[in-house]
Amino acid sequence: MDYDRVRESDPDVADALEAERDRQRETLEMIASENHVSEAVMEAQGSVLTNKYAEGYPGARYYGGCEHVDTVEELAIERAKELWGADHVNVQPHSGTQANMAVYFAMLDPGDRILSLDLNHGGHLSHGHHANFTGQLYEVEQYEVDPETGYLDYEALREHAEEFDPDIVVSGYSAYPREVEWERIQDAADAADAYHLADIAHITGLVAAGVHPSPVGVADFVTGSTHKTIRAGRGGIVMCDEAYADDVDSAVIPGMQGGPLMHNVAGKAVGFREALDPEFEDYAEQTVANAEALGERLQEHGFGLVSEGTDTHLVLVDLRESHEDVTGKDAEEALEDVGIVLNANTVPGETRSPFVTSGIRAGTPALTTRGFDEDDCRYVADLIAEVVDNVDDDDVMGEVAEQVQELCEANPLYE
Ligand code: DSN
Repeated sequence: MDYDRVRESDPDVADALEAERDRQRETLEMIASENHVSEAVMEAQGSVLTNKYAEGYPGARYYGGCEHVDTVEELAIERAKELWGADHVNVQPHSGTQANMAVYFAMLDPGDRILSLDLNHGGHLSHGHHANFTGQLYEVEQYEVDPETGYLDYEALREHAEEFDPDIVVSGYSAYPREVEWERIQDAADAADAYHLADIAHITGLVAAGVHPSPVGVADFVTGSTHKTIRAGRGGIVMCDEAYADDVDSAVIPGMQGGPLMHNVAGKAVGFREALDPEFEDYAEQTVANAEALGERLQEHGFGLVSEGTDTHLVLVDLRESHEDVTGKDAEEALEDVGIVLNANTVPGETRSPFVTSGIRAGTPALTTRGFDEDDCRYVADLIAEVVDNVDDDDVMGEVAEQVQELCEANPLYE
């Protein structure tokens, strides 16, 4: 994978692209929201569709010359319907946050009420954080996970919904390792006569493969991003019943976006087709098995996991249980130094700032794409433990960096 034409035009950018390609090849990508898409998805994203304006929807555009982008968008929509079983799909949101924005703009007025999970407990900025447009436009209250178990407390959520009387209950999470019981969240939404938005950004691929229960057909709206576990390139998606289709579509365009990024819609179409192959189910199952193996071995090394384990693609480590003096940021930086890339993450009951944190979040989607199995992930857990136990020992760090390189070479990427 070379960038020869970029190099001819712009050597500075070519240098950065090649350096990033090499970084991805030579490090273990464990940020739970990242993955490595296929070269076919990247080729579609880098195609002539970047040139085309296509405001509107297939068959009803504001510009001429849209017959081929119509084909691409229709393919993306049909494949998404097949993957997730939704009645209506909008594939134009530029990201998961824009997908959520479309639902809020379609169904809420400024000042309406959102009930969502606190960011420190696994929620997302676009679910009502005070620094986000959602926290500024709407009245927000937040629920939390059970502090003892780390699991969602569905009873407390239902009571909270009855008291707060929200207009929308938001479920779907960025750092929640356990299976979500969508029907129980729907009960809470029903108790308040509220809409239910399930944001499955992290687990789109797991849901499509049937490895995690689906909120489609339970929640009123299901949103997601398309570049995480589903590996369809950067972007967002909204799914809903036909009854809400016009509201959602109008919220996206003309409501909040101009021309859709048709090259990214093409990436979505290609990635969705890949996810319809039977092998994708194996990939999703292996991703979860790898996260379980990773988590169990980390526990054997003495690490505490929020909820004591995982049912999904990620584990959330609470370092306070094993390494009181090592912050999430310390661990993130030491691990990055040896080529293991993950992120510091707040944990339930967080006492440090979001820039420091007491936890780390580690995911297996990208490692699984590279071909890692459970044994590999147990070995990665051994390496993580070695680093976090020895954050100031340069000799240990040097040895682990070599072991990381051997793992990368054994599981090549973008050859
Ligand atoms: N930034 C993503 C994550 O890491 O979870 C969510 O948008």
